[in-house]
Amino acid sequence: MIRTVATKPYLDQKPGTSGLRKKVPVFQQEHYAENFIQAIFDALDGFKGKTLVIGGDGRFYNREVTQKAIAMAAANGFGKVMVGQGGILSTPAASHVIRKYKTFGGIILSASHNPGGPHEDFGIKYNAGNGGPAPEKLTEAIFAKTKMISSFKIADIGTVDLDTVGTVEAGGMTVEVVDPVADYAELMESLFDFDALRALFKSGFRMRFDAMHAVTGPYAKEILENRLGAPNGTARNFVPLPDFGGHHPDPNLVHAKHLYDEMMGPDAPDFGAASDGDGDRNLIIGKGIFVTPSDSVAMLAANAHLAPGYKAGLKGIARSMPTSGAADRVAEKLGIGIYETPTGWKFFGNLLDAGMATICGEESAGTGSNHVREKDGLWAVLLWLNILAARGESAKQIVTEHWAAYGRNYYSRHDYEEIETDRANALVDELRAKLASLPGTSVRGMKIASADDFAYHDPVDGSIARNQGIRVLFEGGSRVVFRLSGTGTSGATLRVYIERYEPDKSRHDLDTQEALADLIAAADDIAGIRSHTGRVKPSVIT
Ligand code: VG1
Ligand code: CO
Repeated sequence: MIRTVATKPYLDQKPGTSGLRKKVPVFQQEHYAENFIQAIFDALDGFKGKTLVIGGDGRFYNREVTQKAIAMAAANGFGKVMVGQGGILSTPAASHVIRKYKTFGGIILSASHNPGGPHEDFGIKYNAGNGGPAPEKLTEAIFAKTKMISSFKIADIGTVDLDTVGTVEAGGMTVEVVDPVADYAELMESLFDFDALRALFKSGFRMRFDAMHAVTGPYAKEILENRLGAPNGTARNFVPLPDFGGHHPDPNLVHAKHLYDEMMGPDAPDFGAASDGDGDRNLIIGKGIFVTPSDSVAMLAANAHLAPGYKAGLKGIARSMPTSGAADRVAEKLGIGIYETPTGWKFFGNLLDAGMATICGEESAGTGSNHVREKDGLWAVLLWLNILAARGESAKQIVTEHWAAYGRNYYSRHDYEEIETDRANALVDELRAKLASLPGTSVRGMKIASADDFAYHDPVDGSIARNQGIRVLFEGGSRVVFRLSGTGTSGATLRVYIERYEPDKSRHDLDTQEALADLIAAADDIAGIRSHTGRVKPSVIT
């Protein structure tokens, strides 16, 4: 029943910020997915007879690769596979299932916020037994295996029925098809004050949650509407579609503009939110106010003790380097640790496992806590709701009061998408070469205090991650950061992160792009963005 199939390596299977992401036709090449899955197994030790979790965000090709992964897990000696019904598990739900059932690890099929469909993106990532994304050491080992693979193992078990919850035997292995929502909903119920949230909705509080035709639809329906009693229609676009309805399931001001417009309109609901393809990102928009992800991390951390799951307080806060320093001020006030990591959730795992951080966040709309080892979109939404219920204030009040107390970190990210790889590399190389000469010079009247290429020294395992983003810091605390995306699938994407701190309360209601105008111009002066990329403006501003 078990076959060993000869194969040839593909040399482009290097995992990026979050797993391997490629266009669907790339994944559909002969043995392409099989090679990568076998390389994951080849890089792991000691899983014979153990349990593997498999689930994905429901995008095009999800079912096919789920079947392959099950048949390969059986052939490679796993004792059991737990798979989400229909091949579905949001990224945070998969992380939870891995942890709750003390399984060996899990394979998550997703390209997250990237578009889906026959010509769009697909992805595969591996999460370890702590529920978190494979650390760099493991992703490097997997990549090394992909370059020398000569065969893979697969069991002839036919097509497993993924649509019926229950347990079947296949190829000498147990396959348990699980309800993707149940365990996750129970976890949320253990962290948040569901009675208070039910009372909130009962009092007429109106909310809009846009699942963007991605994986969080069933989770939002069950939790917000069925368990918390929010009116039918609170969750929008809640049926996961293989192509996300033709849209980018990326909850930002560009791809969720309809939600933003509604929240700024005259008849706006009290609270608006959205999540991405695999359910780990969140967009938060209060009535009449957009909350930047960096601010959201800080505000959630400052108020988390109001939710039952965090009433004992936080151990520490961790944020990715490009994320604004708003959270640092909260950590300082609370007298707890603040950690600055490279971009990507895999760097938070050690801090969470070691009990050094409780809440983590990224400027890219990812927030999470030690309840799982991934960022978690609905969790962030529920924590916001819990805080609104406990404080009895609107999101706008909470945001403006926070700025008044801590100051405001004006923040924006400018993305230049699908630029030619050579041109992007030239920009970065040139910038790196002049870093040492920048400190002490002035740009647009602003003096540069320091400039470097961020390196992270993991305080738990001592590992070092270098070249994690170029930062130029100005006197007074403003900064611009440049890095290339590690999740795109065509060309290169340059991300420019711009931040300025404003302590003065009378200057907290400026337009963000205007408040940052000098720094935006300085970023171009320093890096020559226009001349290198040939672009006069960013493709996406968040
Ligand atoms: C982006 C974000 C990063 C996030 C990653 C995965 O990476 O910047 O913060 O962790 O996506 O998120 P990059 O390398 O393209 O900047 V997700 O929701 O796509 O899993
Ligand atoms: Co995601």
